[in-house]
Amino acid sequence: MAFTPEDYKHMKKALRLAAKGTGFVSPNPLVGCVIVSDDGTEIGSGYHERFGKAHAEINALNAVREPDALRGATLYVTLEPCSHTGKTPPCAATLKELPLARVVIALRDPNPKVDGSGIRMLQEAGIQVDTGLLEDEARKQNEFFLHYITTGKPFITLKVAQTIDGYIAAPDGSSQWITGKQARTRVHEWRAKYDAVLIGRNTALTDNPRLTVRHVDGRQPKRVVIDGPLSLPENLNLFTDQYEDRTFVITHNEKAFREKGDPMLRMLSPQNFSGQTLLLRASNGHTDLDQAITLLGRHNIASVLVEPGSDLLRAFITQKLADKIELFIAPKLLGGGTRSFIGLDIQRIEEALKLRKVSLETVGEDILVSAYF
Ligand code: AOF
Ligand code: ZN
Repeated sequence: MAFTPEDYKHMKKALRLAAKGTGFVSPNPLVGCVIVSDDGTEIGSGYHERFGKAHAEINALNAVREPDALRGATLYVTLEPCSHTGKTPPCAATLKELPLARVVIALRDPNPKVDGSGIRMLQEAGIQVDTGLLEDEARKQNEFFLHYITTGKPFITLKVAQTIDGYIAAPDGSSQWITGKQARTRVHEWRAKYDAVLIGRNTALTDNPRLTVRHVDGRQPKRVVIDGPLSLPENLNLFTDQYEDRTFVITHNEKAFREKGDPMLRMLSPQNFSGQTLLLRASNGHTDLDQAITLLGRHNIASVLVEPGSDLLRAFITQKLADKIELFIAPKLLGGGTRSFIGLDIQRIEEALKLRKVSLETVGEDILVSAYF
């Protein structure tokens, strides 16, 4: 199918609209829609705004003022219209009753409940369906959803900030100010975009971070801390700051969990403890990360930004649980301290872990390397 410049223009707008749902629709996809009459005039547009609320196609249809203009119209949508009854009725069933001439779709929906059946429903109603326009852009935009809907696990990104010589912390353990201000702002933008931010026990103790979004506008992520022994002090910022969502604490210590399971923890410290403890079984004396992220997936978390220290970083990489890395390299030298990628235990250059789809950017004075595992 050869798409016209007009097709591209409308689908680009649909993608821009879809992006407006960022942070608010997960674990569902970002979806945008533009409707164009047979004379080429845009007559309606919309996007999926909130989880559980109307789908993009329905919002776009509701924006059409003259229903007659739908005769012979083309509908552009960034994701295949759904064919199942979920929180809303199936969009394809609504669309096939309309006098549309054509539906243009960026990306087929791999959700097993849809997976081509939305396209078929439209075709059977005699509507021309063209798929694949700006598909790569649509795939990139919905990388969290696509990963989550096909694996049930959240998309995992590792965020690392290191010096030129590969240190993520100085010998005294300090690490918070390796990168400059703009890089930190970027991290806050990511926090607003990911469903959850995850750290390990050591980082919770040494940095006492809040893991909230502060330097930019945006919604707050859920917070997750892996505390194997379940013995982090309750006065950490993660547990005490006023915050709508609870902090997930993941442990492998069954005994401690039974002793101070969730209700008990709140009894110990009723005013300020906002933790929710999730019990996971240990493997090799450590919290099983694969189980941990699977459990987060079951709690509707489709994407996790991990801000690891060196142990957690190594664990995610060696267990092949990470999907992407965002690596800041600061123009600083430490000459000693905690190494970033230590302990991967690779012996030969041919065995080096190769990253894919690498991109480079300067962010303030720092370099950002983004890549996929
Ligand atoms: C959305 N927004 O604009 C489109 C979606 O539970 P439901 O009824 O909201 O359905 C969610 C599924 O519907 C989702 O996983 C995806 O496969 C499909 N399309 N979802 O949230 C939309 N078009
Ligand atoms: Zn739908």
